[in-house]
Amino acid sequence: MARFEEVTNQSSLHPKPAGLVLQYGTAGFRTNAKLLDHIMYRMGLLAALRSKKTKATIGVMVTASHNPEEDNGVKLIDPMGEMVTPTWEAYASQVANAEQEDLLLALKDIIEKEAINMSQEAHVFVGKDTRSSSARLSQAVLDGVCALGGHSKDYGLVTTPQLHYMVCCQNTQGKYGVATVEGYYNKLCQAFIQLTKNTTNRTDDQKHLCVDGANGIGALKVREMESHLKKELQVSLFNDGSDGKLNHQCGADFVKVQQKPPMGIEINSGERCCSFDGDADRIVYYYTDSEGRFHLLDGDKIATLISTFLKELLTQAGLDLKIAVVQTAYANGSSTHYLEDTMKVIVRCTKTGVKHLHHAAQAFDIGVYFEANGHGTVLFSKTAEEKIQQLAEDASANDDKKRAAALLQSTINVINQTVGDAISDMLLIEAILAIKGMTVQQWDSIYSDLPNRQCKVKVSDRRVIDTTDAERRAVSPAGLQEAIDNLVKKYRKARSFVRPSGTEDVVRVYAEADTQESADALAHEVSLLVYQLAGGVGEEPKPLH
Ligand code: NG1
Ligand code: ZN
Repeated sequence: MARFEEVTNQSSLHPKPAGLVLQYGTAGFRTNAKLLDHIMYRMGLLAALRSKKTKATIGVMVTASHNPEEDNGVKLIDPMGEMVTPTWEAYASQVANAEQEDLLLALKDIIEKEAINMSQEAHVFVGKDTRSSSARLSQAVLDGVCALGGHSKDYGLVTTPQLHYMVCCQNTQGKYGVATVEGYYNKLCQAFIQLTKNTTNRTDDQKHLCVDGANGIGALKVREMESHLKKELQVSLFNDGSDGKLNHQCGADFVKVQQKPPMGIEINSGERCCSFDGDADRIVYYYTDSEGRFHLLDGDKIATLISTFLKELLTQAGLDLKIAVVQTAYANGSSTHYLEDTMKVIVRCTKTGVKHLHHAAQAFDIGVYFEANGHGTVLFSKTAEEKIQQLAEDASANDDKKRAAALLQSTINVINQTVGDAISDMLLIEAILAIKGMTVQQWDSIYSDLPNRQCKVKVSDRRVIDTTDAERRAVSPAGLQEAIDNLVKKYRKARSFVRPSGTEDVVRVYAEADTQESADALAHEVSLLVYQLAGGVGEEPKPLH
């Protein structure tokens, strides 16, 4: 067929380095940008096939999120704006790793297995972050879509969650919103203004927020959005990309892992600040106290704030809807404790990667999911949305109930339910703090985090580590888990686990305990174990102090 000839012709312009093998990881393909041209072209092809299969618009986002500027990556977005389904992740790896001469075979195999009607039209939305390699790599995606005769729409520079939003709007025929960046700002900002309109006596200080844009796309988009906020939120933007390097000493990942403020930001004590990551799908908050101590409010604190707020509104509205919080093994032990014992909400733990959390959250009327690193959102079931709407329109309901229902409606509208979204989460958090008249310090004091430490260990093949129980226990290599258990017993309130990263070539180690010294010591001891039992390479891990 002529189309396949075109695929082959174009493919010679996007050749695969022979022998290179890359896997679709926790969040798509991610590695040095120099190795990705053929992957991008092929993901354009695959997106076109996925679109033909689903008879819907598919998204392709070119970004490597919080990774360094030299890296890049690509994520596929399914019709409702969610991450692509696991079967197709496997196809993505097959197509990515087929040698040049086997590419057609790999495609035909998928077409056959999925019984794809090749005369069906294909529609693909493409977006990119601000990396210097993103322009040429997103062109390669467009080439791939075009080679299979698909239609594409290039959204250019957008945040990852904005592209997820566009895909969902398109495939719901506008029910979710208008599939433009302007439509996105309008929907979210109007909801924010609705939420905050009856808050009394908000001072300028309370309306003010410092935002670290990680020198990435989020900074650009916050600037674009500003006028829609009608001064109800006044942002001081730092690390806006004008001189600093993307994700370098800044951004949500840096702040969370290093547990310190980013470079390039001036914070006055007590001032509320937040950091986005490189593609603006993660957010963490922080402040420094009068003694100069740094306080981090991560994804766990965000999930707690949001779920408390929602639970209170449900009680006021008299709505019986089941609310749950979904976390991963990285969730601070104190947060899980607080949510289960004090808040009395259902808590679930899944494997790392938002696709797992998203899936688990779908089982509840309201599912709040957050990774500790600040990646998360809230999902409302169809039933939940309907019940809330009915109440808002119920003439016989009392004013308190109506007010709660209206707030719930605006909350739904300010949230990007397709995926974690730094901008949307920021607006929701700011609205909740305004409504509750709460300072960042009061929010922080809901519970105290257990001191914790995250580190990485280089090993020759990280796949030797296999885990179970939502990654909280290692089943291989033999003896590792028993050895970790023995170390953990030495400390108070301690917990530690290890898992292979899905985005970097490292094993991640997490430890928490009653003091920072203990958490650091435990993390170091477990790192040494990994180094010894799982084939460590390079220098032995050094103590943290
Ligand atoms: P890996 O590299 O698999 O740990 C990291 C994050 C995930 C997720 C992905 C995608 C941690 C410990 N891990 O995955 O939560 O956000 O990147 O960005 O933060
Ligand atoms: Zn990200």
